[in-house]
Amino acid sequence: MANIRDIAKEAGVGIATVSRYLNDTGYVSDEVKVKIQKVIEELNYKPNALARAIFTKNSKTIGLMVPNISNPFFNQMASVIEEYANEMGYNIFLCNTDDNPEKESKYLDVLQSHRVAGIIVARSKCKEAYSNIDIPVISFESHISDKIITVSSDNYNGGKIAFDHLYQCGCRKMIHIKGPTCFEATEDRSRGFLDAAKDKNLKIDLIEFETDFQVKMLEENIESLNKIGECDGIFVFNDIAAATVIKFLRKKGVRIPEEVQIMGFDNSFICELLHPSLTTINQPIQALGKYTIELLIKLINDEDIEIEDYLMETKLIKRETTLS
Ligand code: XLF
Repeated sequence: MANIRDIAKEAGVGIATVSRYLNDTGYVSDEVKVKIQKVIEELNYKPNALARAIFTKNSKTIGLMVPNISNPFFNQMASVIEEYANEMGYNIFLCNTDDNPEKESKYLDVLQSHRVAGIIVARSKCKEAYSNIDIPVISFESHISDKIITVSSDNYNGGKIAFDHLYQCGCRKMIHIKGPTCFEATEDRSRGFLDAAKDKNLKIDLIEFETDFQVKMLEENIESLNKIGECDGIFVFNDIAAATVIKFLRKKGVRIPEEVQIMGFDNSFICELLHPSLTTINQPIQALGKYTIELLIKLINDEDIEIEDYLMETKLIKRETTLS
C-alpha cells in the first residue's frame, strides 16, 4: 500500500509538502497540488485517518452511542444524525451499547483512542465515566452532569397529553405500561401521565417492562401482560413496546380500539405499519437529531453555547388505536 513517502517521491516534492496538501495546513502551489493529486490517484493512496486526526486534532469523526439499535426510534434518529453529520463534513462511528454500562464504558475508551472529534450518547448508563474526558459530548435524554448538555423531548408533557387523550376518548380504567425505572425519559412520561390522572381523581394500574425492545419482548413480559384485566385504555412507554402489546391483545381476540384503546410514544415509522395504526405522542425525531449534531459541532468548533437542558415539544398523533 502506498504511503506519503511514495507520493512525495513520485511527485518530486518533499514529504512536508504532501502533508501540507493532505491536511490543508499550509501553502501549496496550484501546480504542485495537481501533481500530488495525480500521483495519489495513480497509486490509489488512502490517507491514514488516525494519524491525520492526531496531527490536525480533528478526526472529522463523531462517535454516536445508541442504547438499542433494534428500536426503530433509535435507528431513525441515527440516520438523521448521520445525514446532518455528513452534510457538515463528518463521519459517524456508530456504537450500540445495549443499555449496558460496561459496554458503554468500553466504547467510550475506543472512541477516545480513535480521537473522535465529539460524542453523542443516548440514554447513558455510566455517567461517572464522562467526568474526566476532554472531548465535547452531547447527551440525549440522560442528565450526565451539569457540564454536559442534555437534549430531550418534553416527556413529562407528552405523558400528560397521552392521559388527556385517552380520557377524552372515554377511558376510565387505564393501565400504564412503563419502561424500566432507570430510563429517565420514560420515568418523566409516567410522571406526566400519573399527575394528569391524579387531577381527574383516576387510579392507574401500573405494569413495568424491564427492558427496551428485545426480539423476545412479548415472551419476557407475558406474565405481567396476563395481568391486563378489565382495562379500557393502555398507555405504553414507547411505540415498539406498544406493538408487542397490540400483538398480545389481538392474539387474545381483544378488539382495538372498540374494547381497549392503546397509545404509544415516539411516532416512529412502525406506527403507520401496524394494524390498526398506532396513536402516539410525537417525539420530533428530525429536529432532535439535527439539533443534537448542530450543538455538538458548535462545541467542537469552540463556539460559545449555554450548557443547559434543551427540551423539544411533544404532541399527539391520532391514529386508529384510539376512538375520536
Ligand atoms: O428512552 C426512551 C424509551 O424509548 C426513548 O425515547 C424511547 O421512547 C425510544 O423508543
